[in-house]
Amino acid sequence: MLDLKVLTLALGDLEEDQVMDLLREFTATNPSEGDALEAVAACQGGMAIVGELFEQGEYFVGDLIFAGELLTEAIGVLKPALGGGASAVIGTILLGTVHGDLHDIGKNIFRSMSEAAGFEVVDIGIDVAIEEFVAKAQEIKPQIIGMSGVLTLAIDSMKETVDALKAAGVDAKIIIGGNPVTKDACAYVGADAFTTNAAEGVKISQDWI
Ligand code: B12
Repeated sequence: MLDLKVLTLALGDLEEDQVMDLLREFTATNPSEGDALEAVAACQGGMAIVGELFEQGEYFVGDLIFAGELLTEAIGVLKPALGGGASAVIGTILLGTVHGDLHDIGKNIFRSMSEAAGFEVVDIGIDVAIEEFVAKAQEIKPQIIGMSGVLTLAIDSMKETVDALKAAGVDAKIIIGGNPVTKDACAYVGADAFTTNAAEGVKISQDWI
């Protein structure tokens, strides 16, 4: 039985061996997708601790980089338990981290989970220029456009990107995700939905399709 609090604290403490041992033991028990999602959420909680310690001056950028690598490694172990049964493509999502923002761990989690749910995801990476979002949307005509960002400034980048997509006449549902995203931010940006939880983002996308 995975102790989620222990996992969160181990990740917050950047205890790589402990985090990976906990997750390997957990996945060896063939956990359900729901339990695996709880483990992802516990890891996300650990990253929040890392962020707080960074703000308090106890962690430095090197620690952020290490935390990012650790989370990527952790999600890699959890990935097989996060589903993947879907065979037919149910829709297309254009996905990217908005310009000015280089964070992609959350985006990658949403991509993996969307693919597992049967979406084709066209991931155009990080720090995506407005014109690139518009050009790719016009080229592939996705039903859904997902934008990720964790910096406060990402909210303005999202708004600029949504404005440009609308001005170009792109017809797609838009969902924004990442830590600073709120209901107010969603209204300001002009997106159709928002979430700070990848699993919820997949659910919203499925409902749209
Ligand atoms: C790891 C990390 C980094 C790594 C990123 C590695 C990588 N490959 O992504 C590195 C070291 C590169 C980095 C750099 C920087 N970082 Co940083 N970083 C973090 C940290 C610790 C974790 C972020 C993270 O991965 N969280 C875990 C993921 C899983 O959560 P998430 O992104 O919210 O994603 C979930 C949901 O939101 C959702 N989701 C995410 N995207 C999407 C998209 C869609 C469509 C959907 C549906 C859902 C969805 O799904 C995910 C799973 O549920 C945060 C602290 C924090 N509390 O977030 C700081 C933090 C974001 N960083 C911060 C800062 C300041 C920086 C730097 C400026 C530091 C510096 N001085 O250089 C640079 C900025 C570089 C840039 N221009 O982007 C600040 C931002 C402050 C602010 N308010 O803007 C934070 C908050 C730390 C802090 N408390 O000060 N960082």
